[in-house]
Amino acid sequence: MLRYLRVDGYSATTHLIRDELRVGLTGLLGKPPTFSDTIREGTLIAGSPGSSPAIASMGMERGLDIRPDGFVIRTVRHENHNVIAIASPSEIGALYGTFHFLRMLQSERPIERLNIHERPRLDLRMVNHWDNLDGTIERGYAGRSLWKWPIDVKGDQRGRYLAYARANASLGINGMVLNNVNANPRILDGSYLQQIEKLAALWRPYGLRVYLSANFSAPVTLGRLASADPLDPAVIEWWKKKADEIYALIPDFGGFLVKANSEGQPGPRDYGRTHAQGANLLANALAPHKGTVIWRAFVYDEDIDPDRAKRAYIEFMKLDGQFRPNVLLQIKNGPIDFQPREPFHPLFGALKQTPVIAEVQATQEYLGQAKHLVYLGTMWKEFLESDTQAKGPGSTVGRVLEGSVNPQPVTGMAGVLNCGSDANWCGHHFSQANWYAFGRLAWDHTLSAEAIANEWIRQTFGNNPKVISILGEMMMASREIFVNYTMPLGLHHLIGGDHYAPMPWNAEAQRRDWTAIYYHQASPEGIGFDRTRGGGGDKAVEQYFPAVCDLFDNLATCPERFLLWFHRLPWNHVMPSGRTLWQELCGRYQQGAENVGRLQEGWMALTPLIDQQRHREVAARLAIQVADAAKWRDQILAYFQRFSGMPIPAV
Ligand code: BDP
Repeated sequence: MLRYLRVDGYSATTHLIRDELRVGLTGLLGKPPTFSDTIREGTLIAGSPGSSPAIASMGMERGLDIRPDGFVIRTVRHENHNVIAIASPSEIGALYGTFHFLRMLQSERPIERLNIHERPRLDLRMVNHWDNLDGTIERGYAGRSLWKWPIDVKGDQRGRYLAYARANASLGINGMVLNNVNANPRILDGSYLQQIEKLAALWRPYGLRVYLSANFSAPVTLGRLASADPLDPAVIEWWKKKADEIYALIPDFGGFLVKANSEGQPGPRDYGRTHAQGANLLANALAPHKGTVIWRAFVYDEDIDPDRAKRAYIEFMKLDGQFRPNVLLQIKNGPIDFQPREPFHPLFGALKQTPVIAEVQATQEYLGQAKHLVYLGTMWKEFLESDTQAKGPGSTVGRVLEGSVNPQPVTGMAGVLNCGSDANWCGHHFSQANWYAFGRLAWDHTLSAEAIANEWIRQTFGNNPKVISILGEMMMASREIFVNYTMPLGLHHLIGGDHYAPMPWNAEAQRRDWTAIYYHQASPEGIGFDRTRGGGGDKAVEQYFPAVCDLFDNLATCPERFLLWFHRLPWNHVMPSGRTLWQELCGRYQQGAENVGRLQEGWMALTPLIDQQRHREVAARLAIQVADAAKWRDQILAYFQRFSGMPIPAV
């Protein structure tokens, strides 16, 4: 059916479409397609009305709500021939459609009688890199930074830079933050901006816009001003000039991501100003250029409230309505910090006049880093499907992000990626599935975690049914297994500084809320953080809408997965299973550790079906995971047993 290829136009993006189809179809169909000037039977036509007269004459995308980035893929009769057309209002959309078509071919989806139309549900689909200028990556587990300073886009990194952009574009990712949120102010220096301009130019045809993390005190450190006070005219002028300088180099620069007054970073509160005043300072500087400020809600100053989980909500609710229109508030999925399991952040749905985007983390900082096989598609789906009840049932986080609960002019989602110089990009072969899943969910959060895993497996390991079914089961089970052997039943932050190994006894850190005992509060009387509205509770639960608040607050209805997040219970509390809390806890750890063995068995059963190198590399990591899961089980249970005083039931 598919014999000829026609891609009109001369822009950089149409060249990419042509190249991707040539390379992709050659690989997938076994022989290169023939480029044709005329339209014949079995032609694949791709493009946008602006670049392709054939696409323009078909008018397929007219009248469809597919936004500029969306696309249509259809089998159509054109000039008496059966053809496949990939059409989009924009060239970038046609590139996305091209990748979608290749994904279908690679995963053996039928391509007869196609009638697909896709549109991204969110406007901004962006990855955040926590890369430092010295080549290290904060919470990166896959080698050194991909960006080699001084940047040379023509040198030996060129292939890697292009492959990076292709990977993102194939998922519809359209923004990237180049540097760590703990930002070195020097990234805003002209000498760096000139280098960043080269990357921006290289990635532009892929629809990937560059953003930078900005350090709030850059006017002082870089500009040698006496202050960075957002109301100081000299500071206002400095940021305005800086924005002008950036846009003169990079006309489509995305904007700034800012971590302010968080974990030692400078911010407006240093000058007695609010987060809104700080964000608006930068927003005003970027506004003439249509740039965006992405202000992070990850703040937890101790003077706000004794409970870290409550602080961001308290700070930002009172600022709702005070931000300039080009400010987006970037909120982590949960109220603490990328834990293996958290309830959704109560700010979702609660802010009515401030556009919000979600921040999730693909780099697995608290989820086994690059050593454990943990597929995060299921975790993010749990988050996206959480019902905030902001406007009654069905007000899921996904719908909040789309702007269909509280309208917002711009929508989006960010994923902390931290891929690096390792040949497999992410350290663990399966961590790549998290990059993939992030991109797919940012495009369409209604896709199922299972469907995404299935696509990824087919494209990564081939279409063998046994491989698909075993790996699918492993991936789908993996996050719950991880939660069970690390922090089940709503426990969180049972770690120390490396965020990898168990450290429930961790009582000494620079701050109380960086210890583990602050969170689990284990004592002979029981375990858990009382965040209920009752007697001893700190009422954090009241930050949720009433129906959700009731659900979590009531011991009888609180989902078991959040039990010790919201409730403090005696060790002999009887669980729905009939077991005591202590027995249940032991059971979870034991089950979790045992199930890692199942993951390993699954992988070993695939030995003949996976190439040797990848099989060996994943097997080596699974061996580490099995050993470390047992450590988690043993060390945590031995520690908690000191308080429960009860025997650990035999398995
Ligand atoms: C924490 C990380 C820390 C980050 C911080 C953040 O441990 O390295 O700087 O999040 O998101 O989870 O700002």
